Amino acid sequence: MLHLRTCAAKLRPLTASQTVKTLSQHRPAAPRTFRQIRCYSAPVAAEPFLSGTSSNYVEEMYYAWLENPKSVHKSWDIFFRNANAGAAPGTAYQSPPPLSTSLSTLSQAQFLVQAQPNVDKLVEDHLAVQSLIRAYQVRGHHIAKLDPLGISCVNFDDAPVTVSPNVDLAVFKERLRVLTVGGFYGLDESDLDKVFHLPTTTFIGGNESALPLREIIRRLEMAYCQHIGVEFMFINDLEQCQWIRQKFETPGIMQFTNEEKRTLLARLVRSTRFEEFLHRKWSSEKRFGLEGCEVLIPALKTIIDKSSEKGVDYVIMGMPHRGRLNVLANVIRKELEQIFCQFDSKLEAADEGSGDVKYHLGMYHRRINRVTDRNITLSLVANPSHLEAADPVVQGKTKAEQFYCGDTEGKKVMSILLHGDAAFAGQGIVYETFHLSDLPSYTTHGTVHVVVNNQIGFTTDPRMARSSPYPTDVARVVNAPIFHVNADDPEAVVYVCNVAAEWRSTFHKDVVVDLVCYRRNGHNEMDEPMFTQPLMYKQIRKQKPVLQKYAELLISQGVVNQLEYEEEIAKYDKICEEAHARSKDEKILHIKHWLDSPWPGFFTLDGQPRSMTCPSTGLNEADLTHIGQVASSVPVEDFTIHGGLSRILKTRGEMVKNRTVDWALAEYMAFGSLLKEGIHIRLSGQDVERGTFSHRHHVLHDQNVDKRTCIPMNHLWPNQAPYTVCNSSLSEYGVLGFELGFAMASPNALVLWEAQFGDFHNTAQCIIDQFICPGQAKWVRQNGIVLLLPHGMEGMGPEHSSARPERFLQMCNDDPDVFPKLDDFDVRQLYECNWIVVNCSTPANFFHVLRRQILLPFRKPLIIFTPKSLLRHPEARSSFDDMLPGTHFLRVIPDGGPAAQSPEQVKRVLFCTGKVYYDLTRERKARQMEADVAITRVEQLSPFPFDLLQREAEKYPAAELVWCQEEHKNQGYYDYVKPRLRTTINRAKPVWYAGREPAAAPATGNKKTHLTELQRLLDTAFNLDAFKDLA
Ligand SMILES: Cc1ncc(C[n+]2csc(CCOP(=O)(O)OP(=O)(O)O)c2C)c(N)n1
Ligand SMILES: [Mg+2]
Repeated sequence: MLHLRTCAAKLRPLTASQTVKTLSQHRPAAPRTFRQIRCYSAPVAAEPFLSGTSSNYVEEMYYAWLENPKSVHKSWDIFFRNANAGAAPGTAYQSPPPLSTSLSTLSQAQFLVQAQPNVDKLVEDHLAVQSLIRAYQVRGHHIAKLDPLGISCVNFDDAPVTVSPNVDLAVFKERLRVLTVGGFYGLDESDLDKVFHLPTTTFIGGNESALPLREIIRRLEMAYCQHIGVEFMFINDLEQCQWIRQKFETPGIMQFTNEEKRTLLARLVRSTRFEEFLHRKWSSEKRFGLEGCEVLIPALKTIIDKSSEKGVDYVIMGMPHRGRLNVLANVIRKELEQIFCQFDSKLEAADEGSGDVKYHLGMYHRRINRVTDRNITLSLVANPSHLEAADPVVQGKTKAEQFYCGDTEGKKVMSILLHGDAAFAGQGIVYETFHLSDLPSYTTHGTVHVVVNNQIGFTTDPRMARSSPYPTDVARVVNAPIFHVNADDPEAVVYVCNVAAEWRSTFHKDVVVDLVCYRRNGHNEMDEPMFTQPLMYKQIRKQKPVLQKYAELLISQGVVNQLEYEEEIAKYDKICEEAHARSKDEKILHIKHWLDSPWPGFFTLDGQPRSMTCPSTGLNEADLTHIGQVASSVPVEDFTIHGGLSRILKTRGEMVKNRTVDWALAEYMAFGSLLKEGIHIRLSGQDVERGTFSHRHHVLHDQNVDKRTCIPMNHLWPNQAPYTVCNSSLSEYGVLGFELGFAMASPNALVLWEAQFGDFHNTAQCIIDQFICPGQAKWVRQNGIVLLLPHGMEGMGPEHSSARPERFLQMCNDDPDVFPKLDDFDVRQLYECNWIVVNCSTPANFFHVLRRQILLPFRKPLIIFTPKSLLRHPEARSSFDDMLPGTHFLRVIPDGGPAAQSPEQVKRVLFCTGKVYYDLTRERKARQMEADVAITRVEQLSPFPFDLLQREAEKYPAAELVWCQEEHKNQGYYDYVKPRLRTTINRAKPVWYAGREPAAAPATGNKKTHLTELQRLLDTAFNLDAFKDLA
C-alpha cells in the first residue's frame, strides 16, 4: 500500500497515518462509475488531467478497484490485493505474460501471476500512455494537417504523416517529441505491442477497454492529427471535455452516407459555380469572392440544418464582405436576379436614403428548410465596412428575438457570426462581444462562430497580424471549443459544423469553427496578390479547387459518376443564366427588399408611417400618482432596504404628495406609463440599476438576504410589459452595439443605453458613426434607440465632463443655411432627420421626450445629454401640471419672466441649452437684470427648432442675440447653432458668443480655473457692452 500511497500522494497530500479507508473518504462526493465499456455521460467526479500533473491513473485504478475489484484489469486486482495484504514495496505487483497484438486474444487472456518486482515500470508505462493520450488531446491540433496549402502560418510542426495500422515509431518519434514537449515519457519501440488499459478520459477504445500502444497512437492520430484540429482541453468542465472527446475519438464516428456526400457535392457546386458565374459576367467588379473557401456554403448550411433539426427556427447571422453574396444566394436564398441586378450601375434607387454597396446589405427570409422540412427564418444583418462591428449588433438582435418569443434558453433563436482571420484576431470588439456571451441579460445562449481563415488579411501575413498562433485564440477566454479544420476536406468541415451545432444545442455556449483555407484571388478581384505574397500565390496557383478534388474523390468512390457531376453543374449554371436574364428587367433598386428586420404592422404596406402626428405625451394625474407611489415604496413583503435608500424613497414620496418630480422620478413616470401601454423597456449600461450618480435605484437589494432583489417598476400594473434594467459589462462598443441590435428587433420597445459618463461613448464611436447616425439612410432601417449621456462642466476634469455634443450635432443632416419649408415642424421635421439630439433642462421635458420616442409613428435614434448635478438641484423639479394630458415636449422653453412681459425693452436674448440655464438665471437675478436679458432654452437641438426660435428672436426686436454655453467654443453647440440661428433671422443680426474659449481638452483639471472660467462666461453673458466693439 505504501507504494500506492506514494503515487497517490503526488496528487493529494496524505499523512502517513491515513489508512486506505481514510484515503477513500477523500474521494469526491459524486459517484464514480468505472465500467469496462465507458459511457461519456457517466458521472466522473474529477478530471484527472486538469491538475497539471501527469496523471492520477493509479489512484483512479485504486478507487475503481475499491468499488468493484472486477472493474479493473486482473493485474491491478492482484496488485491491490497484495498491497492490501501487506506486501512489501515492489513485491505486490505480479506481471502478466507478454501480450500478442490481437485484441480478441487480449480480452480472453487470463494473466497469470508471477512474482516480479517491476511494478515501477508498469506504473510508469501506464502513466506514460495516459500522458501520451493527454498530449494528443491537448496538442494534437499542433500537428494536424490543417493548411490546404501546406505552408502553415502557425509555427508548429506541420509535417503530414500518413497513419497506417502498422505505426512505425521511428516515423512518429519526431512528432511525438513535439507533442509531448520533448519526450516520449520513456516508452519505446519495444512497448508498441504492449497492451495498455485506457483511462476514462478517452474514447479511442470504442468498446475496448485496453489497446496495444501501436493502436492507441494510430487512433489518436486519426482523431486529432488529420484534417481536424480540436482545441478544447482548456475547458474546465469535465462533461464538456468528455462530450468533445467522444465526438472526435470514437472510432469510425466520421461516417457519411452516399446521400450526404451527394448533398455536400451539390452544395459545393452551387458555391463554386456562383462565384464563377459572377466572374464570367462581371470580371472587373469587386465582389469579395469566396474562391479558396467555397466550403463555407456547405458549412453554414450544415450548421443551419443541424440547428433546425434541434428545434431552432430563426437564425440571425452577421458576416463580413468575404463570400457575402454567395451566402445571400446559397444560404439565405435571396433571389439571384435581385443580386445580379445590383451589378447594373444604371439601376435607380427607389427608396429614400443613400443606400449602400451590395456586399453590405442585409436580408430577411422565411422559408422551409429542405433537410428538416421545418420552417426557418434567416436574417443577415446589414453591416458597415468596419470589420466585426456587427458582432454585438447581431447578438442584441438575437437576444431581442429570443425575448419576444419567450425563448429563455435559446432553443428557437440563435446567431451565427462569421469572421475573417485578420479581423477576428485584430478587432477588440470580438473580445467585448465574447464577454457578453454568458451574462444573464446579454447571453444569446451560444453563438456558432465561423472563421474564414484564408491566412491573410488584405496584404498582411498572420505573423504580422497577430501574436497568437491561431486567429481564434480570443475565444479561449470564454471556454469556447475551437475546431480547426482543413477547408479542402469538405467532409471534415461538415463534420465539425455538425458537432459545433450540436455543441450549441447541448451546452448553449459559444463554439468556433476555424476554416483553414486560402484566398485564390487578391483581396478583391482587382487586387494583385503576387506583389506581396509571391510564394503563397505560386502555391495557390497550383492548388486544385476543392470542388474538383471532392468530385474526383466521390467519382473514385463510385458515389457519383462524371455525367451526374456535370449535370449538377449544368443545372446550376442554367439557374444562374435564367436569373441573369430576368435581372435585366429590374430597373429599380428597392433597398427595402434588403431589410434585415421588418416590423410587420408598424408601417403601412408600402412602408410608410401610419400617421404624421404625435399624440400628447402627457399622463393623467392618477397614473402619475400611482407610479410615484410605487417608485417610493418597496412593493414586496419582508424586504429590508438600506437606511439611506429609505430616506431617498421617503423624499420621493414627499415629492409625489407635492405633485412634483425630480429627474429620477420623471424617468420613472415615463417608463412606468409606457410599460402600462405594453411597451417593453430595456435600460442597459454600466451601473444603470442604481445609477452612476445613485439617483435611480431601480433595483432594490435586500440587506439581509444575499442576491435578493426587487424591481418595483415590474410591480406597477397587472398586465404591464416587462421592464429590463441591467448593469452591463464594462464595455461601450460591445454593449451599445448590442442594444442597437436589440432595438432593431421591434418598434414597440424603448431601448436605452446609458454611458457611465457621456464622454465614454467615444469608445463606441463606430456604432454611432456607422449604425446609429446613418443606419436609416444606408439600410432603410429605422431604429429608436435612446442614448443617455451624462454631460456637464462641473469641475470634474477633462474626462467626465463633456459628452461631446459637437460630434453628434456635426452629424445631423439638417441644412444650416436653409429654413425648412414645413407646415408641421413638430413631427415632420423629426421624420426627416437622421436622429434627434436633445438637452432637457427640466424633468418634465425629459419625461415627455422619452414618451414621445414611442408615441411617434416612426423611429429615430434619440441622443439625450443628461444631467449630473441637476439630478439633485432644488430648482430642477417639475410639477405634475407640466406632465398632464395635453402637455407635450417643449422644443424651446421661452423666457417666462419680466423680460417676456416687456419684450421690446429687452437688450439681449441669451440662447442656451441644458444646465447652464440655472447658472444664468442665478446670475441674472443677482445682477437684477431680469427685465434686460431674456433667457431662451433650446431643448431640442436637432432637428433645429427654426420655427420657434424665429418667433423668439422676433419677439425681442431690440435685443442682441447671444449663444451662451459652458463648453469650450470649438466644442458644445456653438458651431451648430450659430449658422442656424442666423438662418432663422435671415442673417439680419450677428449671433454673439458667451462661453469658454477654444481648447484642446474638454475641461480644465483645476477646480479653481473651472470656477474662474465659469464666472468669466457669466460676466460676458451679462455685460451688455461685451460685443459693442465687435459690432
Ligand atoms: C475595422 C476595419 N479596419 C480596416 C478595414 C480595411 N479592411 C478591409 S478587409 C481587410 C482585411 C481583412 O482580412 P480578414 O479579416 O482576414 O478577411 P479576408 O478579407 O481575408 O477575408 C481590411 C484590413 C476594415 N474594413 N475594417
Ligand atoms: Mg483573411
